[in-house]
Amino acid sequence: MSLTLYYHPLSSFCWKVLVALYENDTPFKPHLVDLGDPAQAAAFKELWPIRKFPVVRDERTGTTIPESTIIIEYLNRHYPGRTRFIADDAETVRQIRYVDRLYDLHLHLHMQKVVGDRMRPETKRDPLGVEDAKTRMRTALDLIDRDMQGRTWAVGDAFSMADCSACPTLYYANLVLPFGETHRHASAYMNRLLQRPSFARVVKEAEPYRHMFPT
Ligand SMILES: N[C@@H](CCC(=O)N[C@@H](CS)C(=O)NCC(=O)O)C(=O)O
Repeated sequence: MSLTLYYHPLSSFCWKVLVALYENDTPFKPHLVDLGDPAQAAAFKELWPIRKFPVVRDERTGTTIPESTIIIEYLNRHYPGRTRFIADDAETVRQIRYVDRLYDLHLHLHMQKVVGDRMRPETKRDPLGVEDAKTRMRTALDLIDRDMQGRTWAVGDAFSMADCSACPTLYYANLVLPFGETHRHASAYMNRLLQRPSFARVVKEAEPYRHMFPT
């Protein structure tokens, strides 16, 4: 087995890559990193100085690949399977990358801000930043809700990298800012994603760690 995934089972960006790996039953060695353990954190920093997971190490090519989107593009190219994460034609590729960026930058990061703030000491909280993050989340959800009207998957007729990005982002966004009543198309899409075996497996495997999520 040549692939190792450095990850944590509760990490939303790791979920994005886990969905892609499970979609194609791609064999990999899971390496859980506990950033709360100084030795593990230091070893992980050696691998990727930015110290954020997911990171994939491919011993076959001697490559270390950080960044969820780049990992999925790498898997698509070097470990192809029944689910193609990136399309063949340039226009569909543009759409997939756009949706991937929309989820990561305009919903996922703001959701992280809200969750991250809950983990800060009371005196170090940033209520204004959290309010701004929630406003930006609502704007992104408005856009997603409009786009998902009449669609099954995020781009075209097939499950792609765009849907991998949507899985953790909608799931965790719904925990911090429940949108079932306000954004029905986005919510129906999230429920469809939850039916997908790859994503259902990721959510199930995270259950034992769920108590670590700050409410
Ligand atoms: N742009 C990165 C974001 C990765 C990221 O934010 N990872 C979080 C977990 S979801 C992390 O490692 N947080 C640990 C920290 O910031 O110390 C990607 O797409 O992979």
